[in-house]
Amino acid sequence: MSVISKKICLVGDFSVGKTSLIRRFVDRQFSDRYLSTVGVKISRKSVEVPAPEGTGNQQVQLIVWDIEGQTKFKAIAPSYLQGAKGAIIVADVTRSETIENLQQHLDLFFSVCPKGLAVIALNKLDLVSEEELEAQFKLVHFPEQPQVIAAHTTSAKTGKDVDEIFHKLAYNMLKIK
Ligand code: G3D
Ligand code: MG
Repeated sequence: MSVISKKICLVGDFSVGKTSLIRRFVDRQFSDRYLSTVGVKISRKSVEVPAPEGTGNQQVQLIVWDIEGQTKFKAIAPSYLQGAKGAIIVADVTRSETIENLQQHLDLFFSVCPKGLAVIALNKLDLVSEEELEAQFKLVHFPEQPQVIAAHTTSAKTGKDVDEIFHKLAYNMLKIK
């Protein structure tokens, strides 16, 4: 089976759980303690998804870029995003401002990668009740852009929907050149 490689970036406000989602997806673990490093960390992980054409599966090597230490979307350098075919845009359901900032992160990503695809991860689901989550959702208007292919509530702690967001992105990126 041939392998197709795709660069994807994790984007979102500081401390929403970008690194934790990658650790959960790539290393199968969650840790409350991280040493904050400065710079960019690149991880690789192969996933198998149904081939968009014909039958069988296609192996996709995701090259996952994680930026460290930024506080605001403005601080994300375009060079970090360049060449990415997809992004996981992350917000923290316990902090509404991180949800309000989703659109700005999307705009930045699409300005650098106009053909890219994005999945939204509303992370830290384990920290909120159903009622709190509903209250948060009333505050937000989710972007109705065709390139935003899905929005999931996730938890890097429990693993809820973590594989799903990466797989969904991998599968849909195969359809674009
Ligand atoms: P970032 O990479 O977006 O900056 P991190 O965010 O992955 O470093 O996570 C920031 C903090 O949130 C970390 O805690 C991490 O353990 C916690 N976190 C991330 N995802 C989840 C989640 O799904 N559930 C819960 N309960 N916590 C999460 P610390 O204490 O190290 O700041
Ligand atoms: Mg991080």
